[in-house]
Amino acid sequence: MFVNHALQEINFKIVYYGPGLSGKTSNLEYIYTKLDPTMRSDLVTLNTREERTLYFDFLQLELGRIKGKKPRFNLYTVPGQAYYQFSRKIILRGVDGVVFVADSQQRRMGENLDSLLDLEKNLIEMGSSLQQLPWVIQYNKRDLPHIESIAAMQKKLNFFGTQYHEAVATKGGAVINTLKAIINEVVSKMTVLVD
Ligand SMILES: Nc1nc2c(ncn2[C@@H]2O[C@H](COP(=O)(O)OP(=O)(O)O)[C@@H](O)[C@H]2O)c(=O)[nH]1
Ligand SMILES: [Mg+2]
Repeated sequence: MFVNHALQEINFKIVYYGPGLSGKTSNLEYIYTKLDPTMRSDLVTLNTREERTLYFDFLQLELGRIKGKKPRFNLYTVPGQAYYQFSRKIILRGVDGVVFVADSQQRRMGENLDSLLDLEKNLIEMGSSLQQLPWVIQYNKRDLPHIESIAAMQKKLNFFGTQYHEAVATKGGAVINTLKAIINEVVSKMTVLVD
């Protein structure tokens, strides 16, 4: 969180984390198309051939007011594959909240867990952790065949009992509710700190 008193702005950083191709960019694309252009920046996307994200996607939202200040929510995605570890660490710096986008397809369960453990390891290296940081899980791709049950995914991934949403990011299902959930979490944490 960064407060710019001169400009009366509060900047929050929200990172969409998860394995490659789980639907992180699709979340930002949907948010981009749904929000009024006066409330959001352009969507910045850097691409590679094998995955659609090289370093990150970025979208800034300016919504409402908190204690007279303009909150800005800076949304980032991380590249999922193992070899982009360095990018993920940089993107996580100063993070206020995480949306963990899991791929519901049964064959992706190992990658979901690897990515979640990678997130926790990177947070711990920064002096944070999943127990301290606001975060929500999004179980994405619920429209596909051969998906894991929610109960099984809860058992495998949600060991801290954080809130979760079932989503179909490409159609927008639960994308906005997931965003609202993480915004509520980071803002209520900030309000506790400031009060
Ligand atoms: N059927 C289906 N496909 C999805 C869903 N979310 C993402 N995809 C597809 O999965 C692929 C990877 O999505 P993308 O958002 O680029 O994943 P990222 O690597 O996490 O940013 C793309 O082909 C998307 O169209 C979903 O909920 N359902
Ligand atoms: Mg992407």
